[in-house]
Amino acid sequence: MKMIVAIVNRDDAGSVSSALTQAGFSATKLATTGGFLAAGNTTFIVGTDEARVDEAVAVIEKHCRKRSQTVPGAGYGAAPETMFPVEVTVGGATLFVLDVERFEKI
Ligand code: 2BA
Repeated sequence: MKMIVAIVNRDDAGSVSSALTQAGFSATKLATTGGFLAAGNTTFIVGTDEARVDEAVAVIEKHCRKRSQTVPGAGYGAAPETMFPVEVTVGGATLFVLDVERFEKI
């Protein structure tokens, strides 16, 4: 058994959720916040057999897209005239695949 932790853009969360459910995966959705942008994103927890991990990753990948976002850059927190915008690319998705030592529903 594996656990996939997938951090996705909030705008993609609805279609990722529907697609995972439609493909027969159980998923839990958490409202989370990125440390860098301090913007809301969504984290999915998906527990699945090892044999289906690649399939779940493909489903997530299919429904997430990359986005450019402009944030205050160097000078952040300083006087406004010293701030200049920096563009970062966010997503598609950030994934961690973990071994599950024990899984029970009691
Ligand atoms: P945030 O931390 O808000 O980061 C948003 C985007 O800002 C990142 O996109 C990346 O392009 C950029 N970024 C993040 N930290 C940076 C830094 N120290 N310097 C310059 N640019 C930086 P993604 O890499 O696609 O990450 C999207 C979200 O996924 C992150 O939101 C965070 O919530 C999560 N994430 C990404 N890598 C992670 C990791 N190693 N561990 C835990 N969460 C992670």
